[in-house]
Parts: sequence; C-alpha cells; structure tokens
Amino acid sequence: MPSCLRHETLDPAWPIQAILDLFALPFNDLLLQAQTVHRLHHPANAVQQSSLLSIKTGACPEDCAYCPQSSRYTTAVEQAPLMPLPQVLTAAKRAQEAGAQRFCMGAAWRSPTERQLDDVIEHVQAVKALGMETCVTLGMLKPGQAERLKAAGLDYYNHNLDTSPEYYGEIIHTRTYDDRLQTLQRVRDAGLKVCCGGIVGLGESREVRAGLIAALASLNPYPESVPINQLVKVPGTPLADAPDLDPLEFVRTIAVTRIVMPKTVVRLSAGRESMHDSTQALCFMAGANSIFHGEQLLTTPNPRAEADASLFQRLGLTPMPQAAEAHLA
Ligand code: SAM
Ligand code: DTB
Ligand code: SF4
Repeated sequence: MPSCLRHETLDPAWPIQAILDLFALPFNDLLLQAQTVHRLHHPANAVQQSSLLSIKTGACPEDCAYCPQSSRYTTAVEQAPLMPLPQVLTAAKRAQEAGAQRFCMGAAWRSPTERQLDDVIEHVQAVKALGMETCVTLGMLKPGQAERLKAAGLDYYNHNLDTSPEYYGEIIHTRTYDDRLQTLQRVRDAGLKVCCGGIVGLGESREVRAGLIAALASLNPYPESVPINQLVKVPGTPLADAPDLDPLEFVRTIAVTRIVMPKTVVRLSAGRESMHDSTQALCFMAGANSIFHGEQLLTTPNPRAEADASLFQRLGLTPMPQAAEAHLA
C-alpha cells in the first residue's frame, strides 16, 4: 500500500466493502440508484464531448502493460516527435467544428522537460484562444510545472491511477502509485482541475475495480473528471490476449463510479469502438456523461462521428453546453 494511501486515509464514507456491496446489488437496483444520483447532480440527457490528439507518439520509456506506446513492446504504433503547432491547431479547429468542447493533448513521456513544456504551453495557449477547454496528459510533473500550465490557461490535467494500489504492480513497474499521487497533488495544488480515472479489463478482479474506485474517491477533493477506460487489446502488448470483461460488469463499474463520486463527470472513455450500442446506452443510464468524440483516441480507433450522432439521436442525448459542465466542477 503506498504511503499516502493507507487504509486509514481512504475516504471513510466509502470502505471497500461498501463499494463491493454496490457492485453486488441486483443490476436493476444498481442502475436505478446510479440514475437517481445522476439526476440529482447533472442534466439528465447531456453528454460532455472531448476530443483527443496524440501530440507526441510512441517510444515511451514506461512499461504500462496495456499501452501500445511503450518502447518495450513491438506494436504497429509509429513513433512521432512533438507535433508542430499549426498541425495541432488544425486538429483542434476540426474537433471544435465537430462539436467537441474540450481538446485533450497526450504525450507519451515519462515526464516532460522544461523545454518540452515550453512547446506544450504554446499549444495550450493557442487552443485556449479558440475558445475551447484544454486538457493535457504528459506523464509525471516536477515541482513548478503544474503552475506553469495553470498560468498558460490550462483547464484540466489528466493523470490516471489506472487500477487499485494492490494490483498496480502487476501492470506497471517503472513508476509507483505514490509517484502518481504526487503528480495529482501537484496538479491540485496548482489550481488545475483533475481528470483521473482508470482502466478495466486487464484481467483484474471485481475487488480490484472496487479498490480503484475507492482510491479515486479518497483523493480530496475527488476528481472533477473520471475517465473509465476499457482495455483496447493491442497486438504486441502483454495484455493483447487479456480475457474479455463482461459488458454488464463494465456497466456496473460505471454505475458504482457514479454513485461514489456523484458530482464528477464520468467519461465512457477508451473501448467504445468494440462496445455494442446497447452497452453504451446502459452506461449512459448508469451515469456516464462524457465521451471522447472523433475517430481516433491516441493511437487506437474510436467510433466515427456519424455513429455517435446516430447513437445520440436514438437515445435523445445532447452535447453538454460548456457552461453547464463548468458549473458542476
Ligand atoms: N503517458 C501519459 C501517462 O500515462 O501518464 C498519458 C497518456 S496514457 C496513454 C493515458 C491513459 O490511457 C492511461 O493511463 C490508460 O488508462 C489509458 N490507456 C492507455 N492504453 C490503453 C489501452 N490500450 N486501452 C485502454 N486505455 C488505455
Ligand atoms: C484516458 O483516461 N484515456 C485517454 C486519455 N485519458 C488520454 C487515452 C486512451 C488511450 C487508448 C489507447 C490509445 O489510443 O493509444
Ligand atoms: Fe507511456 Fe502513458 Fe503509455 Fe504508460 S500509458 S507507456 S506512460 S504513454
């Protein structure tokens, strides 16, 4: 157990057993409770839309077992250095025209250097000037770096806990849970909004999923944005042949996240490309109210805009106005 996340520092309102008890509810009872909590805190049918761009791809020194961008695995990902500003701006404008309210830029770094941060800051300022919300995910931050990003106008920093403290060592060996908590504290202290979630479908148990949610809930305050990623199995990574997660267990994970962190915006994140529309519909019923919009996540595919437009139309969902979402945070 990492030093800053011992059992006594977990949110006392949500001991693991209480979270497991939610998971164990009859499906209809769980969904009713999640939907009720959802309506108390959020517009019932509005979904926030973010767009993702990989601004530096591959050759990452970390060894996250799920990730196609790690230099330790041979995958089809083509490395690319930091993307020049005009290309980033073209992508951001296209995303804005397609209806994205937030533009998230991801870089496959262990931790940015000051020079690399200078370049990302230019990207943030330019995207912000378009009137979009901004988010970046650059790996671990050193002291002062979160403050620099905040001063540039950054809104959110994404850095995931990924899994439970107990299971973490099965998945990542090159950075610790404490390292992640330290970066999250730096982000929080700088006044940035925190986007922090995890990944399921790694072959983990329900106890591990409950442990992830408990760890997220014990961040004080809990994150404004919680992405729940379903593993995209990429050939060449150690988890390429991980067993499929039961879609109903995925829906349960969304529902429990919604109940435990009622005000957060829960993102139905990676994994939608291989998810049936009815599973996605159940996720929205369970309290998911954000998605990644656009045909590409970082290196893997995401549903086409037409498919999402059709899903929204059939479910009566509407894009969440930026102001409404900011009000929740
Ligand atoms: N390199 C930065 C870091 O890890 O801090 C940021 C980018 S990293 C790709 C962001 C998150 O994407 C990971 O924490 C993980 O939850 C998710 N992710 C990465 N590969 C994935 C995959 N194959 N399937 C689903 N989610 C994935
Ligand atoms: C997050 O939790 N999920 C996004 C975003 N934060 C950066 C990334 C998903 C990546 C999926 C695998 C890929 O496309 O490379
Ligand atoms: Fe690197 Fe992030 Fe991928 Fe881990 S998840 S290997 S840190 S890009």
